[in-house]
Parts: sequence; C-alpha cells; structure tokens
Amino acid sequence: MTTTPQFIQIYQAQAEHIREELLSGLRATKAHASPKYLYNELGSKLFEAITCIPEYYPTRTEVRIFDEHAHDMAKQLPQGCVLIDLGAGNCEKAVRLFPVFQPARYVAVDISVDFLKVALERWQRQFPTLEMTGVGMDFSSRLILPADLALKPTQARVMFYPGSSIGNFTPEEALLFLKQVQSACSVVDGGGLLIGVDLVKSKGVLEAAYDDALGITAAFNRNMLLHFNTLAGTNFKLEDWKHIGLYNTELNRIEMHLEALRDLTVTWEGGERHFTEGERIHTENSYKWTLKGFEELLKQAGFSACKAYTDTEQKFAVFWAKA
Ligand code: AVJ
Repeated sequence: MTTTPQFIQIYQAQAEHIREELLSGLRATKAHASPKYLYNELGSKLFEAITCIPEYYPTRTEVRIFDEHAHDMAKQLPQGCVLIDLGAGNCEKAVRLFPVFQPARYVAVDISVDFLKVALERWQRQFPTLEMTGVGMDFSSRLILPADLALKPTQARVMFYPGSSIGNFTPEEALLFLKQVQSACSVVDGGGLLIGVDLVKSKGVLEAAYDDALGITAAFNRNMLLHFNTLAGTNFKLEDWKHIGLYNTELNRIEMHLEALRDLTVTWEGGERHFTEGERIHTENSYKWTLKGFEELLKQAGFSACKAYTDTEQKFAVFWAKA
C-alpha cells in the first residue's frame, strides 16, 4: 500500500502582485527585498548547505538541544497532538522528533511548495501510518490556518517553529506573529508553541556564521538576484554584486545586503533602477534575542507559561510556550 500525503496550496499572492511588491522594493531609495525571495528551489538547497557549514552554529546547536531534551519536551506536549511545522523545508527536524513526540498528525507548511512536496512524499513512505498534510503558504505577513485542513477539536495544536526563523521579524512583527500563533494554538486545550531562538553573542561568531569562508551564504544571498530575474524579468548580473553579512550591535541583528561592485542599471519591462558603486539592497535581518527578552515577548503575546532549553554555551534556545 502506498500512502500519499495530502496537499493544500494557498494562493495568497498573484504573480503580478509578487512582481509589483518586489519591484517597489528595488525602486525604493534604500533598496530592499523580503528574505522570502531567498527561497527558490536552488535557494532552499543552498540553505540546506548552510546548515552544514562549520561556522553556522544555529542548526547544529538546536539539533543538540533537541537530542538532549526531547524527552522532557515530550512531557510538556499534549498527547496525540497535531504537529504544525511552520517553514518545514525538508521536514527533517520534525521527523527526528516523531518517535519521541508521537504526534497524531503532521502538517508541514512552507513557501517553497515543490521542495516541500518532494520531502513530504519521501517521509510519508517512512511513516506510512502518520497522517501528513503539506501546505504551500506564505505565513510571514499573516498566519491563517486553511479551513481545508479540517483540524479536529480533539487534537491539541502544537506549532513547531524551529531554526530561529522568528529572527526575520522585527521585535514588533515578532510580537504580532506570536499573538497569531497563540490564538491559533489556544483553540484546543493543551496547545502551545515549540520555537527555536538564536541568542545574542559576540559579533565575531555571528559575522562568521553569516559570511562563511566557503562562500555558501554569499551564494545563498546572491541567488536572490537569479530569483528576481525569474520572478520579475529583471536583468541582474551576478558578477556585479557582492554579499555583505554584518552584525548591527545597536539593533541586535544580522543584516544581509547585496552591494553593487560598480555603477550599473538594472532594467525590466516598464522600468529601471540605477545603482551607484557601493549601493546596497537590504535582503535579510536576523534578530538575536536574550533569554529574558524572548521570555518577556512570549508573555506579552499571551502565552501562559514557558520553559527554555539551551546548550551549555547559551548560543541558542528552544522555548516551549503553553498557549
Ligand atoms: C532561516 C532565517 C533562520 O537567519 O539564520 C542563514 C537564514 N540567512 N544564513 C538565519 C539565513 C543567512 C536563517 N533563518
């Protein structure tokens, strides 16, 4: 018997809308683009490669935290929950936890649908009896669980948001997002959020993690230009742009930028943008939190109790927050 996962595709944005949003960011005086554009098919693969590079400590550290504390976490989680994986990617993190958490259902949500499909079909073969659903959706501006999911009133909802993707949000946006998560999880008693958070640390360690010696992060960032060319018909040339990854100590965030190596003009149907040498496109923020600061944020978002799990060096934390 072959089980196949169910798929739901939420078309939130029309191609024309995406193109407009993207181009308006490029036309802005301080050019910027949403980090979601890092994730075309190649981008998702490059991110997977980033998680393996020596300098990028978050994934490895988080895996260690889960390995060490999964059993304790499982005690906090409601029995027979639906595990909702936000930004599932290759689903590997959640899958590793299946034997310990024993969810009754797995819902994987990701913006990169094709990538998700391949991953989920593979995992379904390994876990033929676990009900799996893939959702192609961008939840970065609003988290709405599709009615098609038919979530059961008897299954407590555990939102799984590992990897410190919450860092892509400003503190204000993070609070709004967590409030939405809180209300979605509190529908059924016992629900909550399991979330990975990258912690404030030295500038040297942070900058190495976001500007690695192999140049994988640089490729990941610069690949966004190829994605622009596909999505919006721009004519970016990779050789004109270099990767910047720097830590902004005042704002506790890593910033990624693409910097023009010479004066140049990018054109597309109906428009163009001139960049002078050294001018940048801001492509990502990755905020770092303190344990106290994030606990405070969870409380503000309405979570009733939380427990933090960390590594010995306190590089990274996983919080269980009860809705
Ligand atoms: C997927 C948002 C958690 O911020 O560390 C990795 C993305 N950017 N290297 C991060 C990323 C550059 C990553 N998140």
